[in-house]
Amino acid sequence: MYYYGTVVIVGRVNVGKSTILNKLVKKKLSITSHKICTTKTNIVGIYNNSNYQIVFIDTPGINNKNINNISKQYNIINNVDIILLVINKYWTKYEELILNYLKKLDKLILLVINKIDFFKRKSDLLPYLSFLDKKYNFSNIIPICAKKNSNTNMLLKIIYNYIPSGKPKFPNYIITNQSYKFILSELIREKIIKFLNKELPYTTKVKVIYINKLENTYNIFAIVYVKNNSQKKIIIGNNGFLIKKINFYATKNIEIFFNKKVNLILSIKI
Ligand SMILES: Nc1nc2c(ncn2[C@@H]2O[C@H](COP(=O)(O)OP(=O)(O)OP(=O)(O)O)[C@@H](O)[C@H]2O)c(=O)[nH]1
Ligand SMILES: [Mg+2]
Repeated sequence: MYYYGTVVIVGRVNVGKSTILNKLVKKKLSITSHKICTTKTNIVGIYNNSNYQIVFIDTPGINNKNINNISKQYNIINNVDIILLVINKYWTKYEELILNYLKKLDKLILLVINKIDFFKRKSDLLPYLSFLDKKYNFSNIIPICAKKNSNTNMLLKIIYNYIPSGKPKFPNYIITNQSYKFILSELIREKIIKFLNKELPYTTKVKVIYINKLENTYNIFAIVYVKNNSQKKIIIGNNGFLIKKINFYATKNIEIFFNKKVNLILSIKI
């Protein structure tokens, strides 16, 4: 018997959707940050084992900028089997609006309470659970701590129960529909978000020009596009300190991704 299904991961900004995707597929495909609006487009991660193929779709978080556009943002949901609605300790007006929208779609909704490390005692969760239980007839409510990988395997096993039977759609070595160039540009962007402040991380774009795969090393060339000269100066930093730091940590991430030594060259253009 084989099972195939699609699962979309939705919720307010910064609740940990991308962290959950990465833990479920056991590979860093979607970048994460403590700053809001990290995910800019839908990111696909495909999970495979001998019986299951599950296509997970991570989505940009909802906040005041896109809440009025929710149907456009969530048009992907029409084509999925299951919705993972991710929340944290706080049920806000955004959760209320998102749930109101999802209710109309007549789909299975699993509610994931992430960041349960924010609850000092387990018993503090109980009133929240009963509050949530009254909100909607969720197929399941699963408390997890994605960052520490606690209960994420249990979440995966619970998801299994709702995946319909069906043949796999992708060869099992395919882990995403994104190109390597896109994933690497995201891994670089993650470090730009990490080390830069204010609007800069959000206006900066990264494009990977080539990935040259040699036997022992992968040579990668990417361009970081900024808006003007002053942004360029900021991103380079004193004596190139900042761009070197971005390069160092992005290289580490990319080396883990490919499991290869990586030589990354970053060029900054206006
Ligand atoms: N304390 C704690 N932090 C977590 C947990 N899971 C994720 N985080 C952190 O929460 C922050 C946001 O995580 P993301 O995965 O980027 O959140 P997101 O929902 O994808 O955010 P957007 O893409 O901006 O909507 C990051 O700093 C994560 O490390 C958790 O279980 N506990
Ligand atoms: Mg995200």
